[in-house]
Amino acid sequence: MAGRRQSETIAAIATPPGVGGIGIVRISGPEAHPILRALFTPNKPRETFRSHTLYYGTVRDAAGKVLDEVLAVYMKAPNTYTREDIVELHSHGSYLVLSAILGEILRKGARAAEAGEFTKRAFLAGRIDLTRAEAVIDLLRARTDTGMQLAVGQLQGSLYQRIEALRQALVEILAVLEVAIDFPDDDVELIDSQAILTKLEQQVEAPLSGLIGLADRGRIIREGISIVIAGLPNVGKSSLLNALLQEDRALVTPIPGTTRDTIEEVISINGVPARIVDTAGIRSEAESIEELGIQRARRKVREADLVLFMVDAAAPLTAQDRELYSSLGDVDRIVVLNKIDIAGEEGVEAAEAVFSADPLVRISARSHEGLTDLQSAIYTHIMGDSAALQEREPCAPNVRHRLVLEESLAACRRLRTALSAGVTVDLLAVEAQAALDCLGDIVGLTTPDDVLDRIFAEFCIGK
Ligand SMILES: Nc1nc2c(ncn2[C@@H]2O[C@H](COP(=O)(O)OP(=O)(O)OP(=O)(O)O)[C@@H](O)[C@H]2O)c(=O)[nH]1
Ligand SMILES: [Mg+2]
Repeated sequence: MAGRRQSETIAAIATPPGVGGIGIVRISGPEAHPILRALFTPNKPRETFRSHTLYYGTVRDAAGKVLDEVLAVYMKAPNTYTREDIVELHSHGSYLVLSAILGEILRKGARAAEAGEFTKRAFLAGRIDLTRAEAVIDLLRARTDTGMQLAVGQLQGSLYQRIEALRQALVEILAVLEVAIDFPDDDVELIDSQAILTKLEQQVEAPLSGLIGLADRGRIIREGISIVIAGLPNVGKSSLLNALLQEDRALVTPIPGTTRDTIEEVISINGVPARIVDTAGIRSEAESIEELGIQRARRKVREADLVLFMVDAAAPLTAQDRELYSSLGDVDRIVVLNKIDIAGEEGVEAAEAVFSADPLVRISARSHEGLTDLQSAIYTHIMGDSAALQEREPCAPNVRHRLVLEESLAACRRLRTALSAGVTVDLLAVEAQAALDCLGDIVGLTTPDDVLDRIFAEFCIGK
């Protein structure tokens, strides 16, 4: 079934709906060239078309009526996007014209392409692995510079190469184990467990953990980071929201308990989208409406990727500040000492000593002093010390990759335990194979069909 569908010729409008200077209809498959000859009349008569060359002419319907003037290109397999013969017709960017041309192509025997089918064919033909196909979606969807650079890195193989290195190491471990299975001899120690352990640790587990560590960064860059500003009433949370937004979004007054509901806005932190949430100041003696706001604030803190824990540096640190701080639990945080425009140096230093375990930034939400330091601290938190984009080919696994990487690591850990316990070699091989198969899922070697379908269904039609 799959094979038959593969041999079908598919066609779709490749440019987005709406009016544009140019619109493109794309055809891929064995009938692409015959269909071109049937409906395209080149300016100078010719029977065949040279590969990768543009021709000027007209597209006509079955009755010979001109549908549009176009540029046509025929790209002969295998040096094409899908590794099949491809034809592209560049017409005027009118949806009516494009639909009429596509209609003619379908009447000539092509089938309407499904979402992502061109890229799926590129993958099935082995031109790109699955991580590169996924990078195409990321690139189409990227909303920021950082997201775009990550997608391009992955398109160039940043993730693929790392996975291949891991797979290679596991294949070598498996080879050693399989030799021992083929020549069983109870009297002789056939495998050097220590050597395998060392290789497993250095060449598989450590880089695997490293990749898993990068996955959070990937999620945040793709989807944005959720940042919550939390602190006691009146410390200046709403003032910070306004300063980051550069507009008077939230009410600011000298009265504690001004903000009742949570306020959410989207900003960009050095190119990373961030949803920033201002919350009600948290205190114990609050009346009922304020109390509801405080419950919301606590919930937002629990769901946050990052909490900006704010204290008023101009006032002495209180027991409530400390209590609230420890109630944050293990959520990632940056301590923000606000109001440094009116705070004394001793007060600031005392607060710094209390919160020395966390990254800490001094700011004035009123004068905007320190605001760029805060933005850099947030950016560093997202990217980690490795400063992702300094890497030549930045890499950030997505949610799907992360789950499979974790499965692979779990199999490695079982292999390690089994090795130390002196389990029989064939059982060791089972674990090594499991770890290897997970990695095969990432690049598309062993990925189940339903997962593939889900990935390609995310594409638009024509890609
Ligand atoms: N001097 C100075 N005053 C500030 C600064 N930031 C905020 N304030 C003042 O502190 C008071 C409280 O500010 P808000 O931004 O409303 O504080 P909040 O944390 O949102 O307060 P609640 O919503 O009540 O929890 C206002 O009078 C602000 O003008 C600052 O950096 N310097
Ligand atoms: Mg407020």
